[in-house]
Amino acid sequence: MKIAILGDHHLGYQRFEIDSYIQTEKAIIDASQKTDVILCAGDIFDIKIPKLETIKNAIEIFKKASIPIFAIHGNHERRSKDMVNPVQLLDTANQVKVLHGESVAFEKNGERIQIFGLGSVPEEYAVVALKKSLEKYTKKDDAFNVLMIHQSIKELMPGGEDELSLEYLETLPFDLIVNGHIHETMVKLGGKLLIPGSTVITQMKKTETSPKGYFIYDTYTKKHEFVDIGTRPFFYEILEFKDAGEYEVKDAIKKKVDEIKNKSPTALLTIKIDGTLKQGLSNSDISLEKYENVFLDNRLNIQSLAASMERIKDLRKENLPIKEIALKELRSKTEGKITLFDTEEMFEKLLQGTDETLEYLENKQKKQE
Ligand SMILES: [Mn+2]
Repeated sequence: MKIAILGDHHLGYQRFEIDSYIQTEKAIIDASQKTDVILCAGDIFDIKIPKLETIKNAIEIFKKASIPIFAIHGNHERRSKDMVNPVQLLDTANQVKVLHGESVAFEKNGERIQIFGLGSVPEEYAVVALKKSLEKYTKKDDAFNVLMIHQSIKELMPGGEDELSLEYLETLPFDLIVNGHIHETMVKLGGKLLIPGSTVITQMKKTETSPKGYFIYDTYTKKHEFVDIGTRPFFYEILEFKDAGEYEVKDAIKKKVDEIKNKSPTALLTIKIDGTLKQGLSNSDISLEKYENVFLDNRLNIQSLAASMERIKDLRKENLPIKEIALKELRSKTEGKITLFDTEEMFEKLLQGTDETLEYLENKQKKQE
């Protein structure tokens, strides 16, 4: 049997909304033609309460699948227990079958697979939740056993304490493990763990320049194959400067943007701008132009990580309480530069919480107007 493994479609993702639909549709149609069953490993939608337009588009896309689809919810879709998440909505509309802490058997031409799915849970409960939900699970010897999850994995993408690890996953009684959540395509545990990656670019990081698509797993040969669904071209470029002036930086960026856009008008582009500025010039002094589909990762004059660590070490030597160190940091970054708030007051509000901070800033702004 051939299993299609898809993940992280992020339908409705604001920045590249059309791409999110087009690329999911391509993957679903292609998988329908080449495989027997589709697994969607979470984050079908980008937010837990999508726009009606997004839901409609999702239904139109999933309608085009001619084979069964089993799905779990991702962290972007997770809602509290008694509330409906958008993947459940697709289930109600008969587009997918949702699995959450349960397994389902699927049979074709006398061959059987058993899929156990667990939707996203907060990372700190991942091990406990998986262990608990697997208590009632029994591996079927006459079936091919698949586990589908949507979590961080310690060795691949640290998400906090007590999260899942490769070491733990390897001990589980499954022939194949499928994980969403990680947007980069990966094959781990000698091919036993497949991470399809997202079908849409979401972060414009260097890792996103690799192809987007899905996996086909063949239960006879026990081999996987990655299918590239083709995305808008994405380029990642680095521009280095030394003691540069504002116009030098601006000109170099424009030249790079023109060069790429001439080659590929619809391309997405990240330009990392690194190095140093002329003496007396700071990162915030220069205003960089905005270009469509271009993300500028501005690192000019930003101290290296090693230098920042040294500075923090020095601060610790002064033996100040953590709170004082943090306040000192905030002061050095904002005082004399931002007039909207008083640094000390701002710090207190930040400690109290987001709502208090926003209220404080709003009040300050009103006074300024
Ligand atoms: Mn995701």
